[in-house]
Amino acid sequence: MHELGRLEDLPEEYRAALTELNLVPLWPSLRAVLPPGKPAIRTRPTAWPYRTLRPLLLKAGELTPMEKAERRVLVMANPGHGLEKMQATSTIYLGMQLLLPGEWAPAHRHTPNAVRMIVEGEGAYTTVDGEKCPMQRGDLILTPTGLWHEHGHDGDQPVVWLDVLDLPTVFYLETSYVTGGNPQEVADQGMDQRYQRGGIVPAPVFVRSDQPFPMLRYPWADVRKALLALAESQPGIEAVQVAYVNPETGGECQKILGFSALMLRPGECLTLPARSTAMVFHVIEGATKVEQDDHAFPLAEADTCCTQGYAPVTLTNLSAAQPSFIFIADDAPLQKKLGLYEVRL
Ligand code: GTQ
Repeated sequence: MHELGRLEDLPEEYRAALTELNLVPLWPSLRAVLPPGKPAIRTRPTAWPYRTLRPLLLKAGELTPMEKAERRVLVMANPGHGLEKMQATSTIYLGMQLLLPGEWAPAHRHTPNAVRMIVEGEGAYTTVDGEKCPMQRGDLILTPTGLWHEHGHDGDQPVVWLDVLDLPTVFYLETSYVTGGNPQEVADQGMDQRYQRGGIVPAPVFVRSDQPFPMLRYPWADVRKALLALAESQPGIEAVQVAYVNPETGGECQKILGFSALMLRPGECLTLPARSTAMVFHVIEGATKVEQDDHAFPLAEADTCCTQGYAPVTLTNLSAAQPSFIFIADDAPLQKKLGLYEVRL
């Protein structure tokens, strides 16, 4: 592709006349917005080790009371996007949230979709649309767009969880806002029990079945069991991975971001092909190295990192004796809807 004219090549008064009328010549910027072969990528492979983040999050618990925070969160921001943008990737917001014993994060609802991956502590719960969802390590709890949610804590130790939101996209669309509310009446408990097994759903289809988000809590104990059973029964399978889906439709559980859990067998090394999606990896159990190009992140339990799109990612279980378990988020659902999703084999 040949070189195009630069802005400086144009007479100053011509440029001023364009600016005056809110006009911009395309050709000096054409290669920036349509680079050849591969997009311009700001997302930088970045790791957020829990060991270094945790003391600062607990310190926030001392420095800032809940009334002054509403949500006490340290946002994990990608330096490639600028920290103030609060983007881990172009489409994914990540935050680590702390709730201390007896604290309460008041009810609200907002247009962005959120999920929580519980990292440590016992006794907290999120009430989503009247359903009380207990939080245990490794559980995934959805708080989809428009549903009321609030967090409470009856335990005696700090509780920490990872928030994953599609906030960057919803904000970019100029559709991000929140509504405050009153504490919810708890109408339902243990609703995740309705979807005990893939392939069968309650019949006649009832209660939330006409809802876009019928399942709000995915207990880690069940997901872990499913991964172990998959590894055991399909020894030849390329990736021991399960997706968090809507059990009524089998489709993705949210519309913009997608979520899965992956098990690496002891000593396993797995290369994921280059795809158009950036990814987030969070270690639920075990130790895993995540590598992309010149970056290598040896992750311990509760550590989180992100990678870019359009380059392969290699995952290595650092233990030769134990499996490792990883939670993965990406924006494949959005990219597929937009017709942008690519795998480059
Ligand atoms: O817990 O509702 O990390 O509203 C950012 C925005 C968490 C929440 C975040 C939120 C929440």
